[in-house]
Amino acid sequence: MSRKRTIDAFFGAASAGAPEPKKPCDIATGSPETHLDGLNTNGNGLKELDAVIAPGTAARKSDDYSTHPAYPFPIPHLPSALAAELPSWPASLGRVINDQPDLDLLYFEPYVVRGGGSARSLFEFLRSELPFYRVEYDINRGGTSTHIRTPRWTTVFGLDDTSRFSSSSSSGGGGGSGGGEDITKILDVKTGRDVSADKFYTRYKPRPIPKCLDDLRLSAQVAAGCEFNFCLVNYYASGADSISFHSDDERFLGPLPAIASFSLGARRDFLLKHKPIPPPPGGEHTEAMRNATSKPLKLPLASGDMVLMRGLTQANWLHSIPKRTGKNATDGGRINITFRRALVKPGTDNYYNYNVGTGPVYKWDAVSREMRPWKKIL
Ligand SMILES: O=C(O)CCC(=O)C(=O)O
Repeated sequence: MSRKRTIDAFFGAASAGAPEPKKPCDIATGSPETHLDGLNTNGNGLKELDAVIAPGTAARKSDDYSTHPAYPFPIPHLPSALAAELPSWPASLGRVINDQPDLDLLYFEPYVVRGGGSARSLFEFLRSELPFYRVEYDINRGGTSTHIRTPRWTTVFGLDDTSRFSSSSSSGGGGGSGGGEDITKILDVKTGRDVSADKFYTRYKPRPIPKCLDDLRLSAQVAAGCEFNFCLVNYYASGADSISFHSDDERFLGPLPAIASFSLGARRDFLLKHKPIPPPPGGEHTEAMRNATSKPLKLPLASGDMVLMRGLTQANWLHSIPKRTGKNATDGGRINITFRRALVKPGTDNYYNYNVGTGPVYKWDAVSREMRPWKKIL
């Protein structure tokens, strides 16, 4: 966690309007991944769907895909069996976990049906069909620059509350992209003015949540009782991939953010611990403060599970997915999907910066069974 962010998070010292600090959660665990140059992450969109449909794949109609100029390639809608099942989710009632100070979780075990292979097929579908990135960035701490290689695959879709995609009126804040309409512009939600050239929308081109993820967003909104406009996806290819302790407490999420977090694929431990409580100025921890210190929590998240983190949780708790070693180091991978609501434009720039970045786009290769740099086939 960056020094600045740590201090901001604990003491609320960030000044309004300043750019959001870098995402801090990868500092301790950046893995020495090779950086591959030369591919363009911001494709110009595809006009010819045939170019990206592998030979021998059953032909899909073009309206079975979400398309957008900022997508490197079209993204298919959910397979029909999953789409038919989705209205019956969550598959179980959520269990409230709020027996520790400031903690408020709703834990669905599972949310996506596990029996019958639905969670597995959703995992395989998303791993195959989404564009992924291995983001690198530099941070400055005490005058020292550190290069961070994000130790997992990431991708993101969505747009903050202040704006909407030009044809998104029917699809919520994230602007689900259901069909082949023209969705090139970003409009101010209040005035309808074209804000595509805003500085927070030009470093990276925002892209609507594709229908396959937007269907899940709509379901999560009902279960959570709140709205989401961003979808972040992590792919942990093996036990070597991780996310270190952090909280999703950026100011652009507002004071009590709710985050719906889905797990698909391999089981991984989700660790939570209370943030350290700073002693009063010039004083020591009182007995009451010491008693408020909570026990760390470990949730062994399985495929199909969903944890809703809400209330005071992000303001007071840190969470992580630690690396796994030994026999669990390679276990087929895990996908995490989080739905969140960014209130203001800096949130959009921040999410694309740390989950898409400027490096190459990767796509799952079913033959080599790994993420490979993706090139547009002309
Ligand atoms: O993979 C997970 O379950 C956690 C992901 C997470 O903490 C994040 O994306 O901020």
